[in-house]
Amino acid sequence: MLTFYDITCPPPQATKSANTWKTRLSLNYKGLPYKTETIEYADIADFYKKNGIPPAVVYPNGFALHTLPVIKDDSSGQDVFVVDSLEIAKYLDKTYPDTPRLIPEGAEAQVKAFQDQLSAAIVPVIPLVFKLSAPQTTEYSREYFNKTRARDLSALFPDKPVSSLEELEITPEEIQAKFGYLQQTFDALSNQYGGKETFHWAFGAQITFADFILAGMLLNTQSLFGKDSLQWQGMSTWNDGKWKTFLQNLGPYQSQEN
Ligand SMILES: N[C@@H](CCC(=O)N[C@@H](CS)C(=O)NCC(=O)O)C(=O)O
Repeated sequence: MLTFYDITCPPPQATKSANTWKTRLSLNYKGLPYKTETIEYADIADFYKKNGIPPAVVYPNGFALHTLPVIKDDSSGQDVFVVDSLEIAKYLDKTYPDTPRLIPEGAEAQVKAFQDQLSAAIVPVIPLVFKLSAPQTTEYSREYFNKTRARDLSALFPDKPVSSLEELEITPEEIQAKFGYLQQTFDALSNQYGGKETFHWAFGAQITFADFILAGMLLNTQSLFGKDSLQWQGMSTWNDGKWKTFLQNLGPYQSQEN
């Protein structure tokens, strides 16, 4: 049986994080049975230590990062833990070869490049994402979230250090400017998805993990602002509704029942 470790969100939300969405979509797409367990942000490092899982990332200065998603596969009789959504996708393709492939043969570098390209493109909107995410974390993890995200922002933007997210002010004009920037990013991305008036997946006719990377970001944005918000309604019209269609086409894999 597979266990999917997701981040605890206050009800009624289940999956909210762009990163854990990638794994939920992957598992659903493959049609693999799994169960979900949730872990508080503030408890992720303890979960790693308790299960003897090495940190997801260790920086040259020794700082260790513990992240979700993680999966556990005990079908071999032993507990196998896999960390990082791309590594999980690779593991699932290898271990369950009779299920739809997430990463086409030989395309790993291309998928990784797509992920890096998207991650770099969204850097200017990260402060807004963190600011909007804070009230949607549980009370238990809020202080941890505020402190660690302030740490991350101070590293990303050393000229504007903050010690807590509460200090961070983002004006409505700044939000509008960030959306303008994001719209340009999606205009460029639209070509990868078939250009004007046509639609195909990131790498062509087949869904791949690259599509789940983008879907994770969009689903996260949708839950941060709310489906009925002006912001989400606006994004839904970009590129002739391409991103709304994109998420609709992935609808069958968004189930959060497990
Ligand atoms: N590259 C990783 C990124 C995972 C990641 O950054 N996850 C965040 C949640 S969105 C996390 O668990 N952060 C832990 C923390 O903030 O302590 C992946 O794709 O799995």
